[in-house]
Amino acid sequence: MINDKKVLFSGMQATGNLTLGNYLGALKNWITLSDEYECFYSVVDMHSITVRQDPATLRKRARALLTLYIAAGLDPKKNCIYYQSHVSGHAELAWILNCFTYMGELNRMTQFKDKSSKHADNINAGLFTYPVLMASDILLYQTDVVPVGIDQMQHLELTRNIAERFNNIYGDVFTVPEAYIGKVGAKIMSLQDPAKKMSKSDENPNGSIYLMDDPDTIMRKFKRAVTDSEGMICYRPEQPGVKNLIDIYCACTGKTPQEVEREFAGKGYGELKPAVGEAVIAVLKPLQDEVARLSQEKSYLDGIIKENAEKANYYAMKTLRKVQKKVGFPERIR
Ligand code: ATP
Ligand code: LTN
Repeated sequence: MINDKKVLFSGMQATGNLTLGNYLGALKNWITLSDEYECFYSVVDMHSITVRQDPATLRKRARALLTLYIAAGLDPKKNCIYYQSHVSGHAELAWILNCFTYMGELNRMTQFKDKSSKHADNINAGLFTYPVLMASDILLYQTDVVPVGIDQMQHLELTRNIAERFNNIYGDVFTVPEAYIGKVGAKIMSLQDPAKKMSKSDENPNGSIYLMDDPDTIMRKFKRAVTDSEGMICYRPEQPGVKNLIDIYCACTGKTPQEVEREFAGKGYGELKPAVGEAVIAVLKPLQDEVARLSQEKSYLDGIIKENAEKANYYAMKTLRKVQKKVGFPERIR
């Protein structure tokens, strides 16, 4: 607990351009949670280098992501928004937790299997121990809840196992975190292949709506979205393309799938698609304007970055010192 509130931690990688899936499935949920919890939202740049990055691009994207967190509505005075690499405790705790994690556990991680097949020329040890760094992110702040997509559940389970293992040996050191999976927009699918999730690393840009896409591009992508030959607007698994469009429409307008079915009864895909496009533009346009405005406020952003890194560091150090003492590192002489 911090200030009598439960602690929430989440993070995103600054790799690629964020998609509507990232926004509706993650960022938008964060905003609804930010009053109830003491929140830490990190730009996890240390995770990003498990895959080779161009330094200038990574730096630019990390700043853009941090700006986006704020533009999307996370108040940086209330929420601790910071770069993971500015708080050395993440790496220090990760080393310790590496010594409490088994090779067999890491070998089972599906994200590792996926990423190592995609980057066969660079299967580095960081990619393998990625989940331990993620566990450190979470445990460092004595986190109670972690809002993540379903794809991250396996990493969260591992985090809980590591925390419990450590607590069994040394007493109650870590809070054992719970996952928080949002209801709306839990999984947005690709517009070109509704069996695949919308992903920022998809090679086909037509499958994803990027948060910075202009209105014409958004409209064009929706008009080209893959549907089916049923010709009716029903919310059911047999029509995954249409179902995905309805999910997006609902997430952007607050309507329920049943309301949408009624709204489009007797109408065709030619009417549904532009309506979804308009709804998405109405959500993204103000976000894009705010990103543009904030990006100009250099010294304001720099101030936030500094202040929040100090705040994160304060809480991180509290946990880290406790852990170091438990495992037997010698006391510091002041
Ligand atoms: P990559 O393609 O690089 O693996 P990604 O687009 O899948 O990236 P992540 O960085 O892995 O995104 O995820 C950031 C957050 O966004 C996570 O909480 C994840 O669950 C959520 N998320 C990603 N894609 C979607 C999606 N299509 N629908 C809903 N949530 C998503
Ligand atoms: N692995 C996550 C990003 C991530 C994260 C975290 C999420 C890194 N550390 C801690 C929640 C909590 C991803 O790829 N989406």
